[in-house]
Amino acid sequence: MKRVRIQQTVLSHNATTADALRQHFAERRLLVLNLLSSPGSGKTSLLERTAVALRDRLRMAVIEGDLQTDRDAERVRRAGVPAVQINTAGGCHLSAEMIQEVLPQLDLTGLDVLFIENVGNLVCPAEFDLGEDATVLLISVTEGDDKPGKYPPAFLKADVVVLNKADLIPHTNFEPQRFLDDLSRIKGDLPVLTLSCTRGQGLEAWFDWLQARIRLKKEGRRA
Ligand SMILES: Nc1nc2c(ncn2[C@@H]2O[C@H](COP(=O)(O)OP(=O)(O)OP(=O)(O)O)[C@@H](O)[C@H]2O)c(=O)[nH]1
Ligand SMILES: [Mg+2]
Repeated sequence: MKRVRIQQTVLSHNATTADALRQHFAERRLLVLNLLSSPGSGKTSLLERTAVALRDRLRMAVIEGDLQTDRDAERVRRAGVPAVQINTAGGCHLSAEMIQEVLPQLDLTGLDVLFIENVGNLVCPAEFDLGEDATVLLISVTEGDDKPGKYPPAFLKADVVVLNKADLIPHTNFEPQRFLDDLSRIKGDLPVLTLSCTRGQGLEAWFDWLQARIRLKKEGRRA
């Protein structure tokens, strides 16, 4: 009983901070996306691809979450986008307080989109609201096609699924239809964008999704 109460307190404190962040972002009409996935599914690769393809058209910034190192922030900066690194020192997810703490390090003026790359983990990040407008859930084909049924909270939280490393499908036992059937039992209407960050295939659909969400946010409309 006690453990449940403590968790509820942590989550309700997080929710209050997340609401304040959402208000802050809404006043600026700034789209904020929370990127969720297991370690290594390709979150930073997707950000690098997006930065290189769209940096002349969109103003973006990134908050990176990892246990240790600033490797991902460095990768994003090399792609020409400002990035701030959070090290959770063992923590398995980002919290709204962590976002609030690093936000002053970013210039939000004129920004179109703020990406938050969460700690690689398909469990805990699904419980923590960061004040985002939408959650982008990445899955790579090497993780197997059975993940929706095994990790429902992450898929329930998601607004779009990016199925990455499609170039590796011929080398794995991943069956796209089995994945889609499993996903439809959790959240049938979730859009799935199949792509390969390394090959650069299928990225246009992601860019279209992203730009449509930015337009909606600027118009003050909900998806
Ligand atoms: N074959 C293949 N490899 C990919 C693809 N996308 C990313 N990778 C590789 O997968 C590895 C992990 O990619 P990252 O972008 O670092 O993944 P991440 O989700 O940011 O990882 P964490 O931040 O550690 O959770 C790297 O070696 C990438 O080059 C892809 O589409 N196909
Ligand atoms: Mg990364």
